[in-house]
Amino acid sequence: MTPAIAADEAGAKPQEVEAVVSNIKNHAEFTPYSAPLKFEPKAAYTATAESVRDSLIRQWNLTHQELARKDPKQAYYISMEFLQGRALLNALGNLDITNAYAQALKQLGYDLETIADQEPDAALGNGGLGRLASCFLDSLATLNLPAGGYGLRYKHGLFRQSIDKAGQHEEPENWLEMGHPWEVQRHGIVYPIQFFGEVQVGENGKRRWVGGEKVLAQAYDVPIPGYKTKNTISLRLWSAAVPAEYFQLEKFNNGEYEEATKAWATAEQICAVLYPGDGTEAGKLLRLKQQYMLCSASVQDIVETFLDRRPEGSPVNWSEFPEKVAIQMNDTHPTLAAPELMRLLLDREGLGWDEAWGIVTKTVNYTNHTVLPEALEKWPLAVFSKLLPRHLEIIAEIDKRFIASLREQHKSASKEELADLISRLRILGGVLSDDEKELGATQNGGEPPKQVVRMANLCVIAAQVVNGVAQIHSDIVKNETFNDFYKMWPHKFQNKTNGVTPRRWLKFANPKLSAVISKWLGSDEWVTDTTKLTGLRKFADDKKLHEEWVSAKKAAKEVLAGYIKDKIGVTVNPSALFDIQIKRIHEYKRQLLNILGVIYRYKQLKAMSPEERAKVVPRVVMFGGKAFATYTQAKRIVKLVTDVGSVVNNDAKIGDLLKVVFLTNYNVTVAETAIPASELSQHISTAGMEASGTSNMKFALNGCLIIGTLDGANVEIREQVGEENFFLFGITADEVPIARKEREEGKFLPDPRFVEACDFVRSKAFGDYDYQPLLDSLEGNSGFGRGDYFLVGRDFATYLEAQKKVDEAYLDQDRWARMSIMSTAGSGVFSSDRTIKQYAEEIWNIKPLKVE
Ligand code: GL9
Repeated sequence: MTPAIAADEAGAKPQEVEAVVSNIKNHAEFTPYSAPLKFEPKAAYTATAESVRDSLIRQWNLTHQELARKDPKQAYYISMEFLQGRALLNALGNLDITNAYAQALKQLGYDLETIADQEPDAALGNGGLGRLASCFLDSLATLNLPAGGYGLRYKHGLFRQSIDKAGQHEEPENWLEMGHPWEVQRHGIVYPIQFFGEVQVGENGKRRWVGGEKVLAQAYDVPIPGYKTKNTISLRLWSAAVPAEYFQLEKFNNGEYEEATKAWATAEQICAVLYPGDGTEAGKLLRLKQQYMLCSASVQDIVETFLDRRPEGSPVNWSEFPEKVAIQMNDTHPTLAAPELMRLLLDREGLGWDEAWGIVTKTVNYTNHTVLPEALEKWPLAVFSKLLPRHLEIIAEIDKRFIASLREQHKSASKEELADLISRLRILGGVLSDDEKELGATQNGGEPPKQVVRMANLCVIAAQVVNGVAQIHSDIVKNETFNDFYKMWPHKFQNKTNGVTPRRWLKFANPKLSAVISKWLGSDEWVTDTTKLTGLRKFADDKKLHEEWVSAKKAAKEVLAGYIKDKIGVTVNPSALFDIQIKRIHEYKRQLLNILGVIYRYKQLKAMSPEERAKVVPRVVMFGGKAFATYTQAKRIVKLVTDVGSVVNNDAKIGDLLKVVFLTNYNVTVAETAIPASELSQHISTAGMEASGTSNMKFALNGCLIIGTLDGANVEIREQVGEENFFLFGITADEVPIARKEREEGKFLPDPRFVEACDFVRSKAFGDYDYQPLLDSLEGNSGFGRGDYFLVGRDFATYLEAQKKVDEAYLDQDRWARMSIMSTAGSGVFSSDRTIKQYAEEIWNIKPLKVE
């Protein structure tokens, strides 16, 4: 649901409005969707979007020309995910033409909110990592930086979630159904992508990758406008197409249709969905194909641009490449960019190894987004060598040279130490080094070898800079995950604490609060300089500000309450405390801790006398998030939340005192509705497991208080907003290993209240679904217990205490308003503008180039 747009009637000149009206009508007539007389909301949306796109294209062309002319160093952000959400209001806001459009649409019989609500989310991402990439694009454009993004144009983005009695279901998301008015197909920008085949060695020893399969990567460009600047950069998404020669016309005419069009089907699979299941070998192959297509097309395009921008007739000077190009690999998914650049430089451009490697290692950088071991990608060597035989050769050579350098560096180490170090750090895992062979090691204890390509190791070896995404995470990356590498190359490792764009997440999503902020700060400069938000601190006790602040919050709460009534069918009281946890469903994020807390609260409420109940702060506890299709335990958590909701929400004795709502099909648009309305938000991961979190920043920016552990960016948020404005609980990352051991060995007994909540679930109070596997995961050392790895039992008591403090604070509404203001005031650091400036200056070495 789109927030009510405060259309300022005086904001747009009549001629401007007229021009917009005629532009929209024009598109409605001349695009195939409708005619000007049949102006359904969907058609009106498309015509509106296309007319906005016209304005963007003008600026976009100027930006391209300027870049081509000045040829500055440029950064390329390669990512398997971009979670763009909707584009219309963002584009209008950035172009500063929202009022003109609101008024023009009114003349045409529509309100802008209804039209904006027609747009499907572009959900080409999964969660924080993909949304971060999109925030970065917004900041890159706003800061006038020469940069662009590369991704894949999935036909189906992240699945649509539905919930019924059985729990979560996944349905394909069809975001391209009505066409995508924000993209432009670049017919001339197409690159061949090769798979399979073999490597041939020529007479001169030159290696050639021949045979196999070919698809074409076709570019679709999405313009990304900056805020109040002409600079408009590109998100280039690749889609797989089939070379014309693959269509077997003769067979087709013989009626052998399937055989004749086989290549179409194979190509279609590549961009069909984001993260196809990788449980099977075929699934792994498909994912690797996706990654390779993204990397190969992007790197070919980058090289092409480099060559194109050279002065006419001048010879190619490859040593200039790193002075013109910085590549950022967003996690390990685009690792293949490094060996692909090697391949092009060696095999196509004829450079020698050292020269090529020198270029690659000055060009590529790697951001690590998680320390969960299952997320550090490892590809089976067998799959890899089949699909990318030439890349495997290149990687093996990088590995060989890396091992040699390790030997050089560790001359004084014992044979055993060296063998151990090599086996841990090298890229090819499960392959015995000479040292190991000498020590008589056998492959995998004599079992068939599980040989893998360790993408993270390749990233660290190839990258100029490796960064984590919050201070605590970067420290873990240095001191644990990649500690051996850190000891070798301390200069490679940096921290870049994540950030979010204040345009989408505050200015546009929360227009009422934004207006209050601008009024009190005396300008809206905070939109591009969020450090200005600290100026709110001096008004934190001003009763007038409290009044306006609370009223803006209340308005957003009412919008969310309306949405909940409409979409979920639950009536919630907008005066209750709005408590929200929205993020992917994962055991480490501990939605279970939250719901067990709710269950305990519910039990308490039931046992209270009416007098006691009268003193309770009413709460609406909202959850939202998708469980990955094959993550059964996460699906059980979704089921538990919805089951608890069905019981609690229908308990007449409880009434408004507690509601439990599951916000189905959580996505960027739902977040834009929920976050402005939030008062308390839960960021309660097991310490050390959440790399950063970015929704915590969005909540804090919107004046929402956080209950959380010392994990990810929570640590820095708490420093910025002040300890007294943060509800902290739980053990620290350092304590986690010991706590796990104690829990496993039955040496730590959880609080009786935890046992009580679990027993209540076991008693079938929420239905007879089989929750045993969930409950088992929370057990310490019992027969079925899985050791409570995420330490829900361990942190339960301090969690309840922190929740008690929340209730106490909320009873004092002045105190709460003050805390809320302090939260916004302290969140300026978490703008992606700050993050991107740091990447630009400390990693990429690129400078702004403003288009006039
Ligand atoms: C993530 C981390 O889990 C988050 O803590 C972090 O904020 C983001 C962005 O840096 O990256 N890493 C990761 O793999 N995801 C993250 O959200 N996953 C998905 O987005 C699916």
